[in-house]
Amino acid sequence: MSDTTPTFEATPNNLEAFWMPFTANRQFKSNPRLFVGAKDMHYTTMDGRRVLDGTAGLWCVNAGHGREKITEAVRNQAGKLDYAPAFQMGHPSVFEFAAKLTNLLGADFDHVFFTNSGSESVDTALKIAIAYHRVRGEGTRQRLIGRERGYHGVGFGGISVGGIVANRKVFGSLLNGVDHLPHTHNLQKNAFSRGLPAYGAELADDLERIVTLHDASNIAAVIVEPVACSTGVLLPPKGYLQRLRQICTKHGILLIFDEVITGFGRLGASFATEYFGVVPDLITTAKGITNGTIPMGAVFARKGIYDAFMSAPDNTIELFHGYTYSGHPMACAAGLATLELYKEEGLFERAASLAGYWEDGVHSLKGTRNVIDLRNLGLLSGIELEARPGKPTARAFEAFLKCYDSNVLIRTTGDIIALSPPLIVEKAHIDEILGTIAKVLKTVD
Ligand code: PXG
Ligand code: PLP
Repeated sequence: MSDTTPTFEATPNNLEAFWMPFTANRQFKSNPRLFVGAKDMHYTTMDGRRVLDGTAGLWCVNAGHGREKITEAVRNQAGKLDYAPAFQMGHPSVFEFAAKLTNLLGADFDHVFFTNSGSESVDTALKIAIAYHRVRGEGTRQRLIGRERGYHGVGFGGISVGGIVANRKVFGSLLNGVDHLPHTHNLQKNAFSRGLPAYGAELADDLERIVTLHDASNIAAVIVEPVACSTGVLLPPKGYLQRLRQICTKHGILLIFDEVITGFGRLGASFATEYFGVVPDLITTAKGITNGTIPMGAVFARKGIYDAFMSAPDNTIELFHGYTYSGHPMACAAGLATLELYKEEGLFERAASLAGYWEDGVHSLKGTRNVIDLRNLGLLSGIELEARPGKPTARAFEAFLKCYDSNVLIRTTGDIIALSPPLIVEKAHIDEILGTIAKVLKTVD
């Protein structure tokens, strides 16, 4: 046998080959945490423990785990049509899914472009924004504006408009022509606010400064998360998103809401655009679109955007963009079943009706050791800890490990605990998640 003969064997229990994403690989592999099953609100670990999911996986399993309706739909689709080419061809369920999604978004949005992740959705939206201006004869509008502490995935577009230094600093020169608005997080003014903080709407006015610097004729789009989740559930101050919308409209700049997390019920409304009553021009989504089961993302376009591309002769491709797996049949099957579940079980309304109980529970942690802020909206929460002097992130990570040992899955980012339970969460689960955190924090110095 020559050295080049392929072998398909794996060494049992060898964790080495997998280069894990966003993970301290060596630390993990020295003490691994593996899930082998999941049902409704719980994961099952390899050693047979049931762990309560306080994070909906990675903010995506909004209808809870192992939902038979979705499993069944995927199973059926796999047996019927495994894959159809995405370019110059189609299949029925992608059209059906697109129509149902645009209905969910309401009258302002009439087209949807499919991707396979939030990162791809962000790249797609940024490209559509620039191309849209060009097709309308405003090709000088190419600059993009993001925000400090924004997370827009890991593509070059997303990290360029994103505002997390660790995600940017080792990856070279990034996209040209990007500016950043200031983030809106202000503990001095807003700590322990319930719901939206009062101070900071005027931070949106920084957009005027950037417009003055570059001139509006050079600016394509502004992208923000309505709630910045990844960097610790940073809430928009009251009136901030409205102000951003006004300034964008005044200068002909497209506004992109990155709703990869806030979409599909997280705030107790279908999308943040509905929750806040602010209509952006493009919306990026992923995650909850298939309940996290099959990778998928989407970009919604406001009325008129698609039409602007439709003036060339009708045998020409209007947008030179797309993915092998755009609108994958399995993802569409999962997505259609997911939408039915959301509707049948009224999960967005459920999230809204539990939001008050969630808020009271979260704020009951006030006074707990090292807690310097508590934030909440819909079924989201950020619990900010004072960093251990000279050792940022260590305190929160210790809390994460201890909660895991106490059978509750939380998520930490820096020294902030971020919570986003599945929308099927019961009050008793909320008590368990927050009770475990409270107990654990008392033991973390
Ligand atoms: N935009 C936003 C607002 C996101 O939250 C992405 C884009 C990228 O999506 P993909 O599917 O490419 O990962 C995200 C994803 C965390 C965490 O715990 C957050 C995300 C992903 C993984 C972990 O902070 N957000
Ligand atoms: N790289 C190569 C060599 C390819 O042929 C393709 C797609 O055909 C891609 C990258 C892009 O892959 P995807 O469409 O899955 O994003």
